[in-house]
Amino acid sequence: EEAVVQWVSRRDRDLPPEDRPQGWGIGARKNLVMIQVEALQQFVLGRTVGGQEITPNLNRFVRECLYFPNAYNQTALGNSADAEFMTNTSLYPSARGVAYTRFAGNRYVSLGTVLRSQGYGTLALHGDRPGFWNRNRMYPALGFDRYVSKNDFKMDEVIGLGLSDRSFLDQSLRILRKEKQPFYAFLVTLTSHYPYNFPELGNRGDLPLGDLQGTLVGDYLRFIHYTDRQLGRFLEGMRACGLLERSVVVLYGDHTAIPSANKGELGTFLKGDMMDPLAWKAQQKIPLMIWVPGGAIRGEKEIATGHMDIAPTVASLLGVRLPVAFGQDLLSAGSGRAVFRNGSFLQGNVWVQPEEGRAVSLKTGQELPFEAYAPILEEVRTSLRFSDLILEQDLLPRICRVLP
Ligand code: GP9
Repeated sequence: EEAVVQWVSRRDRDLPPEDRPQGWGIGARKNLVMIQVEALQQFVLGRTVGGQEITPNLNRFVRECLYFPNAYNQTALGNSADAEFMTNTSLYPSARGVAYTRFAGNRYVSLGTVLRSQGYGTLALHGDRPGFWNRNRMYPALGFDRYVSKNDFKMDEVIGLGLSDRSFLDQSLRILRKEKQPFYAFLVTLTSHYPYNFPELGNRGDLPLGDLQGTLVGDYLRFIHYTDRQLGRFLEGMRACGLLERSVVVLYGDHTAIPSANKGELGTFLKGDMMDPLAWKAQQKIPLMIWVPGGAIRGEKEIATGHMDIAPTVASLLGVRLPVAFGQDLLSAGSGRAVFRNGSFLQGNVWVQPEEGRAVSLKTGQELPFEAYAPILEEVRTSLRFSDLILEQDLLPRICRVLP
């Protein structure tokens, strides 16, 4: 515990102006709209099928954003819940079980608690039943004042697990338009959920799928195409009513979509050999895009990143302090790093797998000396251990100078 306290106290301070990265506070007092998209995997962006773009709306939006094409899925057993947990707290998923169910009684320093202490209204919106993934307990713990769920939305169009993305995003926009500003709204979409074949979609995700018709990959493309259209409508709606210009918008995928049992199909579609572990690892990406009003910061940043870096980066853009974060602020990060729950990590392009004693470039396939990564491996192990201690002993209320 003492070591964790020291680690935190080194970070729990206001950044002096000279240490602030470029872009720090550029979104100060703006709303924060964070959209977690169900099963949005990186490979669909910018790709076509039968000559048609799969995600035309996101492809357009991304050009106005700060975009991270090398953002990796860092979830563990908790899938969507782990993604939410990391993006709101920058703590790692639980070493055993799922943080959303094991540690719902803890107190957290999260984007919600920090922004609420700065006078923001905070709300989470999701068109499923409130008990799914224990969200009815976790959202208050993460600092959300309101949780708008299946019990509150008008359930006028159901696809698969709950409210359709179209109705969810339409109703959410109506709610946000009336919200007192500034607010932090956390939206979690649902329709593009495995197994991507809910019959209620009908022909609304139509794409010229050719040979992919009826395959899991083909079904996924249809569903994500549908969700892309709804996201486009939502973002245009935000733009039309002036909300986009008053908000920082973060949009990312919660986890990968194509299970390893369907590697072959994905390989055929991507024209790559997904049986090759390096090629497969390189596909475990979720896109991450951040809109800053006026498109003030835009362009592609190729560094390795993932869910863990979202909260510290957003805090930096909004000019607020998130004292405990195991991820990096992407405004100032160098080559980037993504740590996975099993202790393996990406340092830049290099995938370091301690259990195999192996370091290999994902870009070139070149094997590199594993020993060279020993100091980083030590850092990674310490950060996973500290994050676990924080969860298991509910340390944040004790170690944070001010728990918002
Ligand atoms: C359920 C939804 C899906 O409400 O968020 O969760 P998942 O099954 O993807 O973890």
